[in-house]
Amino acid sequence: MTKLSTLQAWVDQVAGHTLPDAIHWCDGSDAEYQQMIDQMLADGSMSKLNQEKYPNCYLHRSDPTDVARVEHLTFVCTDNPEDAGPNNNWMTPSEGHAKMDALFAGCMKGRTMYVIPYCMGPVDSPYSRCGVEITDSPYVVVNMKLMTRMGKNALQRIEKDGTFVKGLHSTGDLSPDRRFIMHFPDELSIKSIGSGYGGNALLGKKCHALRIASFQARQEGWLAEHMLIVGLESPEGETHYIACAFPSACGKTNLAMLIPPDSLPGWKVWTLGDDIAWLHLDDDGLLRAINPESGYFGVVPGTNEQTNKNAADMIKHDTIFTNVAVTADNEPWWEGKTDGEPAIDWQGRKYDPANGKAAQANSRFTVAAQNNPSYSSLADAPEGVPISAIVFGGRRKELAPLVYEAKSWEHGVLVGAGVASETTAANVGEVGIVRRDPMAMKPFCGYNFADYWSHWLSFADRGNKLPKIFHVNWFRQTPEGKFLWPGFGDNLRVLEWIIDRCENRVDAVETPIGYLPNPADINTTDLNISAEALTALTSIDRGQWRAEMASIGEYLESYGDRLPEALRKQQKAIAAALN
Ligand code: SAT
Ligand code: MN
Repeated sequence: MTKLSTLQAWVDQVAGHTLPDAIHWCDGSDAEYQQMIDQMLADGSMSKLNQEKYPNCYLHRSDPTDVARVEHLTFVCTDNPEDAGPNNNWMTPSEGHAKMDALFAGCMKGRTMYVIPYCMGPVDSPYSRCGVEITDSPYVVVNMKLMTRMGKNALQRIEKDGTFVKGLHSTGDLSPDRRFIMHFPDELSIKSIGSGYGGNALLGKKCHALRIASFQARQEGWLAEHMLIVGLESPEGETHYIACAFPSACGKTNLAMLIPPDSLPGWKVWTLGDDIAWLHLDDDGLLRAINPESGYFGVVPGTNEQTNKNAADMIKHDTIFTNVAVTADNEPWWEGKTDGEPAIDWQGRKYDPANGKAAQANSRFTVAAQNNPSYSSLADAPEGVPISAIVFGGRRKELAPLVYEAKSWEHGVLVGAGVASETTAANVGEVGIVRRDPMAMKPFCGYNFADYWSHWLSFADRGNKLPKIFHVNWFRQTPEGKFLWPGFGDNLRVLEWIIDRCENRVDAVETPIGYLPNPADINTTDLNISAEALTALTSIDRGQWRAEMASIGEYLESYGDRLPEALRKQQKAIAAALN
C-alpha cells in the first residue's frame, strides 16, 4: 500500500491483469529476507549449504535453459526504430505491450505478487533514481535485497519524488519460446517474462540502471555506464578513483577488489562498485561517480584466494549461490576452487565429467557489498567520488597493448566506441569470438549508439576537469596461447602508471593510437616477465592497427547519418597517421 496514487493504481492494474493469489509489499527488512529464504527452503527452490563452513549461504538451481542474459530476446520499444538504433532489437511500443500483455495475462494465478520499491544509489543522493519491480519470484526478491537499497526507505523517497521506473517481471512458464525482456524508455518502464536469471530478472540492474538510465541520462545530461568504480590509495596516502568499462565476465569484479601484490607495499584498494557507474558533472566541472547498486552478482568459476581473495572471503557467508556444484560435505564447489571435489553438479545430478563442467560456466554469487573486505564507505556518499581516469578494456588475444592513453576526450570517445572483446558465457551464444562492444555497452545502451556517442562527445564542452581516458588489455597472448601479462593483483602496476599520467608525473611514447608507456615506467619489481614480453605489451603492430582502424571505420559508418562528425574525424585522423 502506498499514498502515491500513480504507484497504487499501477499495482492494482497489474494485479487485475496477472491475477495473483496475494500481494506482498516488500519492506526490505532482514526478517522479511529470512522469511522468503525459509519459504524457498520449504518449497525446494533454494537449499541450505553447509552452515558451519558457509553460514547463511544458500544454493538455487535455475532451469537449465535459463542461465544467462538473452540479447536476442531483449528489445527496446520506441516509435521510431532509429531511436533504438542498430545496436538494439526493436519493436513499436504498442506491439511490445500487446505481445507482453498477452503473456502476462493471468500468469500469477496461484502465486504471490511481490512489490519491490528500490532506490538505485544512496537513498539521500540527488544522483540516485528509484524504481519499483513487481515480480512473482521470491528468488528475485532476495536477490534485490542484496543488490539494491530496497523496501521502506526507497518507498519513502519514491513517494517524495513522485516518479519511478516501472518494472514488471514474471518467471512465466520459463519457456525460452515465451521469454522476452522489453524496455519502453519513453514511459520509463520495463516488462520481462520467462526468465529468472539475474540480468533478465533483477530489473534494477541492466534493465533499469543501464538501458533505461542511459536514456534518462542523455535527457538529463549525465552518463549511465557499465563500469566498476575503484579507489586506489598510494603509499603516500593519496587516493584516486577510476571508473573502468569492460564487457561482462572480463574481470571487472576482480579489478574492483584487487589485492596489491607484496612487491607494491603500502597500496590500498577500495571498492565502490563492480558493474555500473552513474557519472555526473558537479558544479565545479568535475566528473563524479556513484554506484547505483549495493551488492554484487559475480561470476563464481575462477574465484579463489589467488585470483580474488576478497571475493573468496566475502562469499563464505551470507551469500546466495546460483548454479554451482556441491561437495559431498554440501559445500559449494566450482571450477577454479582450490579445495574439495564436486559430488553433485549444478543441475543436481551426481557429478560425471561426461556431463560437462560441475558448475555452470556463468554460475553466480549474490552478496551485499558490505560483505566485501575492501568495501569503501564512500559507496554510500550521496555526492559520490571524483573520477581521475576512465579506463576501457576488452579481452583481446592480440592487437591491443597492455595500456594506452587517449590524446583528448574526443579521441577517448573513439577509443571507447572501438572497444571489442571475445564473447563470454554471460550471454547465451558462441563464446570466444571477437565482437564490437562500444564502451562495453553493446547489450545495455537503451538508445541509438550514434546518439550515445554524440552525448559522450558533448561533455568536452561542459567539463573543465574531465578525466583522462585509457584503454587496457590484460588478455594478450603469445601465438602459443600463453598469457603475456600475469593480470589480477599485478594489474595495479598498470593502474599506477595511469595515475602517474593523470598527475603528469611520467612521460609516454606518442603513437598514432595514443600514448604508450615506456617499458621502464611500468613497475616490474619482483615480476617475472621477460623483456620481450614487456616490449610486445607496450608496442603496436602498425599493420594490425591499420586493419583495426579500417574495421572501426566500417563499424562506425554502419550507424549512417546519425554518426557524429567529430567521431568520424578522429577515426580518419588515426587511420591517416598509421599510413
Ligand atoms: O547481466 S548480468 O547482470 O546478469 C551479468 C552480467 O553480464 O554482468
Ligand atoms: Mn555487467
